[in-house]
Amino acid sequence: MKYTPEKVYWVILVVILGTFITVAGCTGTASVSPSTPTTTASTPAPVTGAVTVNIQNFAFSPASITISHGTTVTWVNQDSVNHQILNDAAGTFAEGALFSSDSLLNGKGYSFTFDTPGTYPYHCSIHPYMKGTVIVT
Ligand SMILES: [Cu+2]
Repeated sequence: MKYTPEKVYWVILVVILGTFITVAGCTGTASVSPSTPTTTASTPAPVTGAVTVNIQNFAFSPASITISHGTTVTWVNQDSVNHQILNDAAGTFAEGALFSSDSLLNGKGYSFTFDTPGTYPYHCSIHPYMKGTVIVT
């Protein structure tokens, strides 16, 4: 096959046109939906069903959780010392608390089901500097 100047001209023309159409097509679709995925990704969906909060190294992990109402939270003590979950609304005594556990030994857990939306701060009544929050949606 012989490449005449005329054939080479047409090949170059087709390549240039093809590139132009491809670039125009890309920029056209990219400008339609630039920010929709980033806004939805920044808001994690609330946990539903059941969730575990570990008590480890004198801290709640995760310290703050967001759950849907009706979700059961189970705190499990992974430390060798006792910890005791207490809803902040009760101050330092369990009376009047929405949720309060016994003093939990290592490996023991305590569960509470959150039925009403709201923000529920809590702490360890043995170590009051240990703080956590359950956000119910
Ligand atoms: Cu504690």
